Amino acid sequence: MNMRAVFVLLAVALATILALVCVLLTQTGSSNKECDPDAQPGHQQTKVRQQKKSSDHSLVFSDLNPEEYSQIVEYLKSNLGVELVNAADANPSDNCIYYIQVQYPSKQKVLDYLDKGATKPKREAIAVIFFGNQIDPNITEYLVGPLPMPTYHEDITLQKYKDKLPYYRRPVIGKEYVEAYNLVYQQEFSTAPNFLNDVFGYDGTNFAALTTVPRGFRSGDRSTWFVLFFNVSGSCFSLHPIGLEVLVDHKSLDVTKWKVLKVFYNGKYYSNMEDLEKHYKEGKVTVIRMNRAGRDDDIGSMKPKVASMSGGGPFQFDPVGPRYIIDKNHVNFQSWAFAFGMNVNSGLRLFDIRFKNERIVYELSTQEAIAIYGSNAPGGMITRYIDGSFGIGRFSFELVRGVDCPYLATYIDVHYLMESDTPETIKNSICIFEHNSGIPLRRHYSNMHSMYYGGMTNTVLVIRAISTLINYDYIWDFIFYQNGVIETKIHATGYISSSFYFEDGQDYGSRVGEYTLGTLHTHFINYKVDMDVGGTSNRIMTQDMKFSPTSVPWQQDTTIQRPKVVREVLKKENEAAFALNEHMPRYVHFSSNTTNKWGHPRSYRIQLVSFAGEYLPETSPVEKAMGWARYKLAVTKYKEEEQESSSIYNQNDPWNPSVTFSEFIDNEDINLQDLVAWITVGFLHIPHSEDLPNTATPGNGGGFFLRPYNYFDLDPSIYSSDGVYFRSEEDYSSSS
Ligand SMILES: [Cu+2]
Repeated sequence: MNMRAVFVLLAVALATILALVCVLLTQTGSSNKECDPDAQPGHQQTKVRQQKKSSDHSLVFSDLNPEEYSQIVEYLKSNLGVELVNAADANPSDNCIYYIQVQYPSKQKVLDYLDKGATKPKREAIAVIFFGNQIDPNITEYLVGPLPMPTYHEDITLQKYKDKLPYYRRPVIGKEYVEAYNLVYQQEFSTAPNFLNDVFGYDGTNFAALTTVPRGFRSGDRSTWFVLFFNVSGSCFSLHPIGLEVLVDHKSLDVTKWKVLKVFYNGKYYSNMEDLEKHYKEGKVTVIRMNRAGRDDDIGSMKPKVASMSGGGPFQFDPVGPRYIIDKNHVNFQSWAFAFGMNVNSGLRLFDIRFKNERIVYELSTQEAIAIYGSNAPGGMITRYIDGSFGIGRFSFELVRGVDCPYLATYIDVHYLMESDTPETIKNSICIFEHNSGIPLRRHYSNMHSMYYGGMTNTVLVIRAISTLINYDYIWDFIFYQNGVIETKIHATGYISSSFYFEDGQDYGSRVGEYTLGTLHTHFINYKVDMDVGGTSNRIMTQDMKFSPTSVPWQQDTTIQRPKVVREVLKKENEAAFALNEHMPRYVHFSSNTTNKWGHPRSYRIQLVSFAGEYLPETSPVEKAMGWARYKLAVTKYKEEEQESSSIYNQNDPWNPSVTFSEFIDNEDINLQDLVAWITVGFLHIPHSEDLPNTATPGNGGGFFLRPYNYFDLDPSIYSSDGVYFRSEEDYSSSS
């Protein structure tokens, strides 16, 4: 070994030791100025001051804290003038608080505060009350404020929905499910003891039920098909259908009046369980005798079939500690800054996304997720899940360190108040981490004329939440790249839903177990992207190319097909609403009224990654309730009254939706206006045997990019200290 190699080895060893010391110190909360490149006193103080200012401003977007929730509950109980029963105990004929959530000030007020030094807007909340104990039962939404000590409440239902909210549109709460299950398991099943015992060994505990939606066929209906499964300990029931489904009418506010309307078993329909028992005793029922899956033959078991190996795969670490700063709901990473929050219904949402302190996006948020199923069994064939009504945010549970997010990620708690009088905290339900994606952001190895290498590691910042909606898990990511790109990604994982396999089941999916049909379904996800590119005055510009035959100038008798840029500005909402299967120009930009150094409008391009395909025929009476899914992209003029593309009330009354997205598109002028893009991504899922035990993330997802396009004069990542450049004569181990 020559001396040079020895020195290189020594240098590498020294750098490793230094890095490890830094890791240990930063992970234990110590500060070490030598590890921090910004450690010079002046620099650091200015940075902290600027950071503090923007962090405080971001509080305008912060979720309610436990104290605020409690104050609002207290206020409502004292000031609504009616008895409020805790939702956990409330019957349909009671009044109860469904949920409470922060209500943001108008965009104009927030912008005046953020940009023009106006006073901080009042902090307010929305409180949704189920009024079951009234002559005219209804749902009422109240604006409550100011926080933290409320003194007023205002009914905003009519203003927000242009109509009253009928009581039957309310989401089904836990207590209502309990009563429905009591009806099925205790009353109804007691009429068919022989059938249930002989066929399933029913012991009162070995069944689980899956709710299906919608709950009927017209406004006011509230009858739910409950699909029965074997309840398998340590594994998901949704892969073990037993072929029994029960339709329960739970419309009446008097629980004693609820009744079973129909029973389905193994391809045949019966009036009720008593009727099924009668037919069974007469030997007229074709039965499939089943036992619950044992530990070894459970197709749904996620327990690894080999012993796990300690140490596992590669592991990322932060040699100088986290390079991002999180202060309450504000994040700083390289040139990026943004605020974040969790909507209890629709999930993760970001606000005031800035690059080098210039706002690019006012709001980037998940709006809704739907799944439309097909099956030859009743529950499966009618199912159209509108997940926001169940709570994409509410069911964003604790993340597992090292699996759901990297080990060194920062984990953040979320507080919410729903179906209860007291707030609940979900520990570690949002994670934020910096991540080396393992592919260069950009690179070039020049081996001609001038010898050099230039490249940059692609370290990105990710903010993630994962919601588990009964059997399904959705992974929600927002990713920030150092070249000004924002990526939004959704992945589906978790367990498939299934129907009992019989007769023509394979027309609706794949057989994935002895009696299990993995039923086909579509996943559609809608996002709101309120971009403000160079201010709020934006236009939608499109670019594509068109081939045109052209004579070669120096050889006129020869023609070539020459592609030419085709540019257009879309001036009306209807021009900027692209149906799922409609041709859309390949480049769609949010463009500002200013130009970059080269005279082009500064813009951000929206680029979709989606395999959505067909949605629902518009002749379907429930289509309007999910109407945003008609469009892969629709751009509308910003309006305070068009905040969300969906509503939690659309699920139980899809025939008369409380929010009809298609009404947002009414051909208004979108030229140099404040604009919002509504983006739908999705995919078709025809389950297959490898979906068991679990649907895996690769290929099961979609998303979109927001990419700077002539926004900067030069790729801004050239100013990142993560860049690498060296010449052939330099030693690349010391390149910078
Ligand atoms: Cu799926």
